[in-house]
Amino acid sequence: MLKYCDIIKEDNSDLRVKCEPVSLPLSKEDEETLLKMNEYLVAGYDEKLVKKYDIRPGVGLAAPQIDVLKRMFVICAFDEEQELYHFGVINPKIISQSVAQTYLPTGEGCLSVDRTVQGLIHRAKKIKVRCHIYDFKEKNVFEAEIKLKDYIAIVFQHEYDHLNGVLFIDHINKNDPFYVPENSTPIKFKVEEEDNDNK
Ligand code: K1U
Ligand code: NI
Repeated sequence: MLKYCDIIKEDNSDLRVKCEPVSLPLSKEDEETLLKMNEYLVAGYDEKLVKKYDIRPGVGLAAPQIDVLKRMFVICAFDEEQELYHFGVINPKIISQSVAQTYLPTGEGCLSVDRTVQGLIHRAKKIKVRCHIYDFKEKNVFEAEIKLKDYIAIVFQHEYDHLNGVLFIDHINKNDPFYVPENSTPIKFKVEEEDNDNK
């Protein structure tokens, strides 16, 4: 099981490398890397495992963050409507993106940046991606063209950046960290309705 200390941090120059494409069909070694990253993210949703294995929870993890300099990552995240997005991504290419941008009002975090960084990151609100998907249930790989929006699009672009040696801190406006361009709107998470019947 990976631990938080196995994730390389921002002072490691390997995080600044443009990663190499993954060879397909997937080798056993690359599949094991995806499974290991997935195990870490899934364990992050389990309080007991978080304590036991010293995990800092995350919604995505890219191979270079565990010092494997290949173009693959895993996403395990719930969108604004509490729908789960859980898959491995191999050799992604963003083939189109909206002019409209979006951002998290609380800013972004990164498992490789072990400090709080204040500021906003504006990213495309909608993206269209060509990639290979690794399905953790079926343990198979298939070619796909997918459209993502809002929060999941933000997570995807954050992980995609890791494959090109880019960190979220690079995107923050240095002169005005909380600047909001006119084409950017905030992500709004739905707050769970209170169950008044049981009160
Ligand atoms: O790539 C990483 O370092 C993981 C990072 C991904 C990410 C965060 C914010 C915006 C876009 C992408 C994280 O997961 S940081 C932790 C985090 O955001 C989170 C953790 C637990 C529950 C919900 C969110
Ligand atoms: Ni990150």
